[in-house]
Amino acid sequence: MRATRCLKTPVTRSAVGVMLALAVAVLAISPAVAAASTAGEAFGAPGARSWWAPATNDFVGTASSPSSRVYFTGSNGIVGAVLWPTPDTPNTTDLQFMVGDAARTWVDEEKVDTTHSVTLADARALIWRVTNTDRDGRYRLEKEIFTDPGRDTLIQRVTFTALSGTVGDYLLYTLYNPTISNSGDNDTGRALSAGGGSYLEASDGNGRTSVLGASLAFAPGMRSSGFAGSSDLWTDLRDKRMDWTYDSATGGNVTQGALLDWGSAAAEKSVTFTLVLAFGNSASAARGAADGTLGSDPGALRATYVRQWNDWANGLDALGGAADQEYYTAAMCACRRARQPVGGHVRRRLQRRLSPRVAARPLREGERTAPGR
Ligand SMILES: [Ca+2]
Ligand SMILES: [Ca+2]
Ligand SMILES: [Ca+2]
Repeated sequence: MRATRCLKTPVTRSAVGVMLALAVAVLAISPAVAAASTAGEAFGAPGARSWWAPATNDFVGTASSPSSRVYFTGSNGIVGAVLWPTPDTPNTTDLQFMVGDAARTWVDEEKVDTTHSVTLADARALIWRVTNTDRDGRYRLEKEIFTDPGRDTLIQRVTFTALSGTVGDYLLYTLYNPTISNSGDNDTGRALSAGGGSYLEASDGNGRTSVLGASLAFAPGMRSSGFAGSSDLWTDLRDKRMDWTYDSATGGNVTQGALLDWGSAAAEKSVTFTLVLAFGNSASAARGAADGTLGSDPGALRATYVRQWNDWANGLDALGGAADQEYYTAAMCACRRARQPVGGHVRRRLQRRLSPRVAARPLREGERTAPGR
């Protein structure tokens, strides 16, 4: 039999070489193990089924000003559902970082491989400070999370600190899972370059669009749109290397990612930058919001956001001095607008998105909850 004869045939050095060459050729045409950069449309459409963000959260926030219609939630140290233009319309599953070493020997997932600390950054404003520390003690991510008080943009003011070495010893990737317009199985992602800026754009067929951008540049060519579970960055980084740099992923469960460029800060111990996620009813509207936020002083945006909440919270009945932090936090979560109490359904939804440590009351029978991941 042919197979038996083959097995009995002595394996020469030249034969080993041929087999290795064949193996390399097979690997080279397999997208799952591609070693070179790629372009064009991602493979693996439509990707794995989309899931919602966890329904139980450690933080929730929105601007007091009616000029911003972005609502955010988070758990496990990362942003989960970001809701826009109303608090019952999720547009994301999550937005987090992946961290690796420059030698590409390890890669961490922020929500899994760090310990989390979550506190209000101001006692009378829904601005959250999340500190994620590497379980192995190599780096720390500190994030202040709030929204642009005048635009439909989520802001994360991020400080990455090298606890060992300098930031140039690390690779930091942003990893984003859109679920645009309350549906995650029909999105389209693409790379966008405009006005000297580099972005990742995700849209639904109805025109609603998110634009992800940062004050720190995306490394040239190192951004990608892919399909969850097949051509996404999370899967790509299983081998510690970002090899897939697809320009688009059309019609499926899209995820997007990019490598951030330290630039001249590589020799520093710590770098602070702004990561924005903007929304609009068209790509141009979303990019306009992203550009507007990135073009503004983040300190000034933060100050306005905090001041507007402070003004509202300081007008609350202090209950004769009995009002504690939980009272103020719950009150802020229950009201999305200064001087404009929200309807009961909105209040219940926001309350449900808080953890039991902060939440106001249990669900009533029959009330709908978002499914977990
Ligand atoms: Ca969608
Ligand atoms: Ca890879
Ligand atoms: Ca998705």
